[in-house]
Amino acid sequence: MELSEIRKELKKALKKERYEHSEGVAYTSAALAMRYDPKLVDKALLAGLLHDCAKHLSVETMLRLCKEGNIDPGDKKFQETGLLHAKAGVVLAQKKYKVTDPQILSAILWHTTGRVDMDLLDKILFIADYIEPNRTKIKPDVQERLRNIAFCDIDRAVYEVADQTCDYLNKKSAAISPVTAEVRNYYKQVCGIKEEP
Ligand code: DGI
Ligand code: FE
Ligand code: FE
Repeated sequence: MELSEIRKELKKALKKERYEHSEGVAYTSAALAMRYDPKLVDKALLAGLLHDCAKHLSVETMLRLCKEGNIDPGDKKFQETGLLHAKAGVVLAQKKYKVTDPQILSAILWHTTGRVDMDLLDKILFIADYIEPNRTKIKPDVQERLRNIAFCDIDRAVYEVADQTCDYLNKKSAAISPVTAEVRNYYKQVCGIKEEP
C-alpha cells in the first residue's frame, strides 16, 4: 500500500490527537534511524505511522484480531490496560495496511512493553513513542533529557523509557507486566547501572 493511502486510512480511523501522535512517532523514528542505521529510515517511518493503528478498537475486537492472527493475547489481567493494542496492531497492519515486513511487525508488537534483546528497529520505535514532540503528558525535563540520550546512547534510552514507565505505573498503583519489568532490569544490566546504595 502507498504511504499516502496508509495516511488517508489512518486519519479516517484514529482520533485527531492519536493521528498526530502517530505522525510524530513516524518522523522521530525516521530521525533515530538516520542516526543509527540510515538503511532503516523507510521502515522506521512506516512502523511509527502504524504502531497505534489498533488503538481505537474495543477489547473484543482486539481479542478477535489476535485470534485471527494467531497471537497470544497474554494474561487476562493486562488485556484492559493498553497492552493489547500492540498485539492487535500487528494483525491490522498485515490485514488492512498490507504490511509483510517482519522487522516492522516486530517493532509494532513490542512497542508498548519492549522486550529483552530488542533489534534496532524495535528500540527505535519504543523510544520514539515516548519522546515524539506531540506527546505532552510527560514532564518536560524528563522528556528533554530522554531526547538527548536517545541520540547518544540507544540502550541507555531504552532503559530510561522502561524505568519511567515502571515509575509511572507504580505511582498509579497499576500492575506491571513481567515483560515490562524484565526489560527494565535487562537494559539496566546492559548499561552497567548499579543499584543505588
Ligand atoms: O499507545 P501509547 O499511548 O502511545 O503508548 P504505549 O503503547 O507505550 O502505552 C500504552 C499504555 O500501556 C501506557 O498508558 C502505559 C501502559 N503500560 C505499559 N506497560 C505496562 C502498562 N500498563 C500496565 N498495566 N502494565 C504494564 O506493564
Ligand atoms: Fe501504543
Ligand atoms: Fe503510541
